[in-house]
Amino acid sequence: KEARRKHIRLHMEGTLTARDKVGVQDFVLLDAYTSESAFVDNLRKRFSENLIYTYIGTLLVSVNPYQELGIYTVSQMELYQGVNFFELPPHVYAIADNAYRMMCSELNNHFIFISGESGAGKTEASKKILQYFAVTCPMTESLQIARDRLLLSNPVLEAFGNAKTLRNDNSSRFGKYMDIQFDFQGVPVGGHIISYLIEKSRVVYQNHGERNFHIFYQLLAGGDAERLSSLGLEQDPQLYKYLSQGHCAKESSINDKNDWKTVSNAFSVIDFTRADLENLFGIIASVLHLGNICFTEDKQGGATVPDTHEIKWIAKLLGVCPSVLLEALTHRKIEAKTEEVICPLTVELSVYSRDAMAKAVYGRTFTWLVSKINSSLVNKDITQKTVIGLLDIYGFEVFDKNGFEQFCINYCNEKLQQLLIERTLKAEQAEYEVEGIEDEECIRPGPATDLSFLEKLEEKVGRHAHFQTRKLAGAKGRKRIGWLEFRLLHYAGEVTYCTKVLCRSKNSILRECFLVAELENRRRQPTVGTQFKNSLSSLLEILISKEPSYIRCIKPNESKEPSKFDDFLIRHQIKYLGLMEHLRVRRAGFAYRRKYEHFLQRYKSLCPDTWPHWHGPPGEGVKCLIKYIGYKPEEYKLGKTKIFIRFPRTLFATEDAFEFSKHQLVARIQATYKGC
Ligand code: AD9
Ligand code: MG
Repeated sequence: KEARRKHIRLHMEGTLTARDKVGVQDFVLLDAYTSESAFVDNLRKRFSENLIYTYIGTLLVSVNPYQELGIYTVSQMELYQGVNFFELPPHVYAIADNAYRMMCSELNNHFIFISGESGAGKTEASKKILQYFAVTCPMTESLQIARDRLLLSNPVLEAFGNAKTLRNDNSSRFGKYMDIQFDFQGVPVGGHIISYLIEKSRVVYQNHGERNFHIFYQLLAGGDAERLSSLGLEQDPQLYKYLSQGHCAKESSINDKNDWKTVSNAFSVIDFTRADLENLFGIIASVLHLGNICFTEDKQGGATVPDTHEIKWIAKLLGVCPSVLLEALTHRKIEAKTEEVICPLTVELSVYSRDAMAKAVYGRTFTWLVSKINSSLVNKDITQKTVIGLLDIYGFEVFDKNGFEQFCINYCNEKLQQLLIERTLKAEQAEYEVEGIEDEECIRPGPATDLSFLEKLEEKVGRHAHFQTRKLAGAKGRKRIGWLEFRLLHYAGEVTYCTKVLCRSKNSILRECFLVAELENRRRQPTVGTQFKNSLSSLLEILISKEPSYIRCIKPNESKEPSKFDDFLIRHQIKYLGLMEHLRVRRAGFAYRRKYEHFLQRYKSLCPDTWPHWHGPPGEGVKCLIKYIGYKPEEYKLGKTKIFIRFPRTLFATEDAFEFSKHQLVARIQATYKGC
């Protein structure tokens, strides 16, 4: 308790009396709340004091510190347990705890939506939240295994779904939505994971400075000699084409050998059998062998494989007939009316067919992995369950070359951003309604900036697809758009996509190849684009049915360095994360709101009628208190359960008075005891 009190004191000093030094802990308390510079200044002040978290009301803004700050200890977790949201400095634990308390008391479902660009700290935040629940929630012995599996599903999924990119050494290359299920006592009892669009193209190609998925390197670095020889593999990643194109197979920030140990241990806890693992690594190895198959041209112009060493290994590991495999890679089937004709492929098409097979195999294995993890997380015994969902999607990203996958990733970000803005606006109005505040001011946005904000919002939500081609952009376009490209003006910035990649997925000849290669499955599947769009709409449905909390992650610099605050980069993120808009919505009516009980508890010492105890309803106590300290009618409104304060200065004045009265009190006590 003493530690908690000390913290509360530190926080009050940090945020209110010494606010010039460390900024305000909630952006709604900024005087110049429409100024982006004031916003950036506040963020900078706090970042330089290693205060990486700041609220906008109940939304958490987090700036990646790129260093260990010692703020994720068990004692920190305990500090935040069951504490009123605004009583402690902003923290990801406060968001987690708040969602948890609300879920327990209202028995409803929640989700925490974590967004931000690649490398901003989304995955780290989601892991911190999961750890928070694992440590602080009540636990029974029989459910410890469920908790451990929840925690250990992370390293496994990260090994198969994360990779080093230019932006992030541990970049999530799939979207992840995870439900943590709780029983009626608030004990975590199980979970469920949905994954979205794993970036399969990475299996066969990596940009300079990037790697393939971690698991390949982990297997080579950590797998023992016996295992590697049974898979026909050598330890050196440079020997594999699929691992060496990015020229950074060995990366100093990544310890593949250690990570292998973590993943191996996780596998054993998540119920993977020996046979599962043998099959799994057989597949991983065969992908590497696939990449090393070389084709040459025969006299007829068809592709052949002069060295069948790799083919033999794949056939062995996947349990297929080598000649069928070879044919699948170098030929395609054409269905005529009554018969099938087998045609040879050129070298170029065989390479495509080989890569398509590697991607399909890896993609499907990843899906299998997720469902395997899900079957170990499921808890059928417990019927009454509420959930907290964690959404960690890949961040908005712009590369020099942006393919179909970037298009999907950025589309997904755009959709979710739209959801956030709509829901914030609605939630704000709903709160005024619930509290019975009928104040024109809070519905009608007062200052001109707010009006233009709403107009902007309409534009965004209404017709947000900004599409440009070379023709539409005209010759004076800022950046040249090629003939085969189109440019989308996303909320996060403009991205030029290369249509060649898009066309590829529609090319019927190549699709035939893909199907032939894909274990002769003749069903036409919906395109990846359609599948992704459908899964995104079902995700939106999942989210709409739950109570949201938001974490917006910001990346402070491009060089992954601690203590470096790049103004330009941060301003850009503030813009596209819609933080100014969010702040304006929060401030359009009332800057600050607090439950009567909490407000009274804090300031009751300012009024002789409420000090030391107020015995009536808290709302009446607040009325009495603010009358005594002289709030003007335009400064506040009283709702059913909360006081709404329009201007931060009113709150600051109250807080200063509180500090002053406390000093006076201390002085009086000291004076009284002086003679003793
Ligand atoms: V991506 O869209 O998956 O490419 P994320 O998930 O937003 O991205 P991630 O959480 O992986 O980024 O963070 C990137 C790196 O920043 C981590 O590997 C850590 O080294 C570092 N990081 C992020 N958050 C924290 C933190 N709270 N404390 C310390 C952090 N380091
Ligand atoms: Mg991530």
